[in-house]
Amino acid sequence: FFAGMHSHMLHSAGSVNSANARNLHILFGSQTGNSESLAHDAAARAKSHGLVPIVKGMDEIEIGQLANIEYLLIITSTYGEGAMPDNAEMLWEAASGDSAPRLEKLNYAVLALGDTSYDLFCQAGKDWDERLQALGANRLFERVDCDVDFEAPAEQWLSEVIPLMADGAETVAVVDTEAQPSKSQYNRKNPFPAKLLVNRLLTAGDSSKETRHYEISIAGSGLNYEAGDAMCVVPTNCPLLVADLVKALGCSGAEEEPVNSELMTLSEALRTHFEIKTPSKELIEEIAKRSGDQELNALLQAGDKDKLADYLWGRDTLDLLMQFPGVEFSAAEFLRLLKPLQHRAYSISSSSKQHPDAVHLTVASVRYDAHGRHHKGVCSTYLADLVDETTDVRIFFTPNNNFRVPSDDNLPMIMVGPGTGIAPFRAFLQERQARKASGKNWLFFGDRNAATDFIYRNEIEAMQSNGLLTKLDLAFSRDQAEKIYVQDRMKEHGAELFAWLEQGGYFFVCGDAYRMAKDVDQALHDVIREHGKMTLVEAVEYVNQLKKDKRYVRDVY
Ligand code: 2AM
Repeated sequence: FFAGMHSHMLHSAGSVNSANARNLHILFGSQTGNSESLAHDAAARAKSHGLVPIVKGMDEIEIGQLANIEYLLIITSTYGEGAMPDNAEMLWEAASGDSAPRLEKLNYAVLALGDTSYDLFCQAGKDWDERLQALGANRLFERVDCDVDFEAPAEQWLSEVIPLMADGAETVAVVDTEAQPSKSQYNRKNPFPAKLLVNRLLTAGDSSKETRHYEISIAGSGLNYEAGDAMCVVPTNCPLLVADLVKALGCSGAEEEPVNSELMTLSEALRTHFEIKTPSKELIEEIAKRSGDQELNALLQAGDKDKLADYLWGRDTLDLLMQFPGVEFSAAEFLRLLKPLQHRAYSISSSSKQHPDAVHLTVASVRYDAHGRHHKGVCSTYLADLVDETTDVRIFFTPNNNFRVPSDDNLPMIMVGPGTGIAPFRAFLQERQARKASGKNWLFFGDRNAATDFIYRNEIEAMQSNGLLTKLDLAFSRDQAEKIYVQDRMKEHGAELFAWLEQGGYFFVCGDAYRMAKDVDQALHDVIREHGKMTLVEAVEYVNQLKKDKRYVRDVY
């Protein structure tokens, strides 16, 4: 196994390794790439301390191998409600089972990424931390749980944990002769101010949805992207909502407040620096405390997250302030209860091979009426309504290294992407077209009604007639009495779907995580079971092998 590991070693080419150099394994559990990118940061730092870093996704290692490792960092995000990220699932299953090996040799530390707006904050990291200790491993450094603004705490953690991991190790000269790929100066910390070139409505005017096509210029930025990547947009808040909030606070908006050691007016701070739509937990708790409201306090104390979520559904920060006019906050107090404004990530819907200077996005505008007011999603309506020729859209990219067109151009691709889930598959198809890839392509698409929601219809039909799209199956759920979904189409064509998998096909899913992706997963198991003539256990194993081979990958949200 060690010989095998060395051949996979990342970041070690060019280093002078003595036999005594200490290996530091860095395993990442990543859904959107943040943990993965931190794992590479950790590796660079480890190298400068004379360690030999070995970076791996959690799906690239077997449980038995863990027992031979002495120094380990685990960097993992949490997915949805406390779940492991997709690439960590199988290792976790093995590690949490009864037959997991003892890990007496192991010294480890865990960095957990999460989002405090979820109840099971950083649960995946907590689970690993607890489990490794239960298996006899030595926790060398306290776990740190990072909220969405993870950069600073992650940096701090790394600066402390790496020297500990290196402590007592024989240091060796590290000469890195590897040329680093030239990187753009623009990144998360320094987003590129881009121009919006196109903002076009895709759905028909009388659709129940508003889905838009955007094209954003990256000319001159030095940025580039791969089909499958996401682009992050740093929005600003709606000035009308800011004005209403300022009024509800009894302020003028001109109050000067320090934000990140810079003075700015309350209005500007609310517009550009804070999440003002979704109320933070801290704000809800403070309002409950100060108002003494029985219903809200009872809900918070009962700890029933579903009931609390029901109560909060469609209620934003302004609703809460207006509901409890007796609760008064100073401008400074109020800002302290808000979370910093976050970027939003969107799956890119173009291939840079066809559009080197532009990025296309396919975004549904979030708009709804609730509690007597009209509500707008922060970033989707920032793009739809607020950006014009005079505005710079601040953007950066996050790679999604697992979600890629197969490197083998001959292998089949099966893509399931209803609604805006089509975005990365439009990119994949453009990519295959540019590469003149000969592999077969099969798209499952759907939405409510064909007449209004068949987005990119002309393009898709053109791809069909020019042969790029080998198969197209559509599921318009509301065009007939009974609901028809993409997973129903999968089952109708189960025999052929299984045949494509047997030919080495890739199975991609993009879109709604909570209902669609779960049901598609179930349908995939059913198809394999039926047409592969397998038992349930065998079908599960078949799917697990697909995941391991990175032939079943999802971009779901
Ligand atoms: P519905 O709203 O008519 O039920 C995109 O939103 C499409 O996904 C819609 O056609 C929607 O159908 C459909 N959808 C809803 N629930 C789904 C599920 N569990 N699996 C697959 N598609 C679903």
